[in-house]
Amino acid sequence: MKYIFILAVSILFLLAFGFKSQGQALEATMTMSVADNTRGVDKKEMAAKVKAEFLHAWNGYKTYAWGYDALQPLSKKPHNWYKKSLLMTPVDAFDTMLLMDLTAEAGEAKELIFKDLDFDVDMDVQNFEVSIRILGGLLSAYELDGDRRFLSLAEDLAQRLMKAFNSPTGMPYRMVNLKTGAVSGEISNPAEIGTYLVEYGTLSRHTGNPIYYETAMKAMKALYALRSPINLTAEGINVETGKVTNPESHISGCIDSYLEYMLKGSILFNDQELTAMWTPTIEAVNKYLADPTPGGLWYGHADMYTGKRTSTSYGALDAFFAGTLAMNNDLEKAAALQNSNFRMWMLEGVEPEQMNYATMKVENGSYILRPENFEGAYYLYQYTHDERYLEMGKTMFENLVKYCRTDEAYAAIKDVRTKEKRDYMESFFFAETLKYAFLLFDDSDKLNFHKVIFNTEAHPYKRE
Ligand code: DMJ
Repeated sequence: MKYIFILAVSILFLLAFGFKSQGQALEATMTMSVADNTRGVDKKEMAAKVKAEFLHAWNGYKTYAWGYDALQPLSKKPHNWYKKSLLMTPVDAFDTMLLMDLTAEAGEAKELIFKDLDFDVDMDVQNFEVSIRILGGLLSAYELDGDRRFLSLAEDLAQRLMKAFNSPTGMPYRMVNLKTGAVSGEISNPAEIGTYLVEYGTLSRHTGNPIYYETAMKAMKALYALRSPINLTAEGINVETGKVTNPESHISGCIDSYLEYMLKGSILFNDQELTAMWTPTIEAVNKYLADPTPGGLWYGHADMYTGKRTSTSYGALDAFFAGTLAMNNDLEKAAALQNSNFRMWMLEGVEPEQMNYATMKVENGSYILRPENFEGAYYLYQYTHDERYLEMGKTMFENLVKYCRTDEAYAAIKDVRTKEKRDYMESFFFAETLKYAFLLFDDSDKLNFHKVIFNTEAHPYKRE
């Protein structure tokens, strides 16, 4: 009892004064797993808190940016990505509202979507972002709500976005005009080439038209063919020539969701071809990119041809990989990486966009309300039911409220070292960050983790 009391006091001390050194951080993480089991987190209370904060941010959007893509939370001005709104925030937020039982809010969003969402607009859009947020959101809206108008909108959008795949290699251009189908942006990356299968395959399932799955799969295979002899993926690819433009390999932004969709696609569609691609890919990632240091497990960058380490950078985006490892049944590595993710979060109280795990110094201090650390805690909790993940989620959420909440909504942070806010609130804050935080604590049976696959924007689709 005395021992438990000392451990609990020491963790409270560390939480209060922050984790600064590697040694302290590791000790804190280890102490935490013991202290957690004795303390417990009130899941019901936490789920209610997350829901209340969702409502706070949503009301800010409603008051100052209704019908626009997003709210700029400091200036309280609306913002559109392109010349006409694609309703980024309402479409991205819709399924989270259903999962949170925010029925009236979901109803208002649905009405707005069917009244205003129109893709027949002469404007160039980023294929990847519009696909994961809008196509992704409409498909989960259809599955959860059942209204076929969501599916019609999704199919209309997909038919426009599909023009982007009209390249000599079958790999998509970065930009596509929604009305004319004109394309641009031949220098691309694996994330923007290989993050379509989950949405396109789901659309094929619901429409009975295989063209969507086939198109996304063709791009995925063309990209996979460009791997190095040691099975690492390049960061930069020219989709017209199929040439590598940047040979650095990593799990971070620009490559991340390509890896994620190879595994998720193989599970969601039981596709053996994808499984055969995933096996050597994850082997190479674990051989050349995984970096088990005395301070914990990290994943670094390496040259795709030699496997030689090129940098020891790691960041907020990389944190998704804990969930991917867990899904791949590698719970040992998944747990070790989620510990590192949490250390990264606690370095300055909120995670930075990029840090160096060799020096434990921040390299890019921005925090744009990213979800991946919450995602990791949620996945690990679903697979292990270890209370330490609830505690991680609770601490991260409390710091999110402390540093990012504004009077009217939530704001990104310019630099986690100063905590100065930035006039920016991404739609993925509603789609992902608050959804994963809520689901981590939610005990209702609204969504069974083991019966769905989330797209990379946290929109869930039923496994069949
Ligand atoms: C989201 O749009 C997606 O999760 C994407 O795969 C990566 N970046 C953001 C969230 O950080």
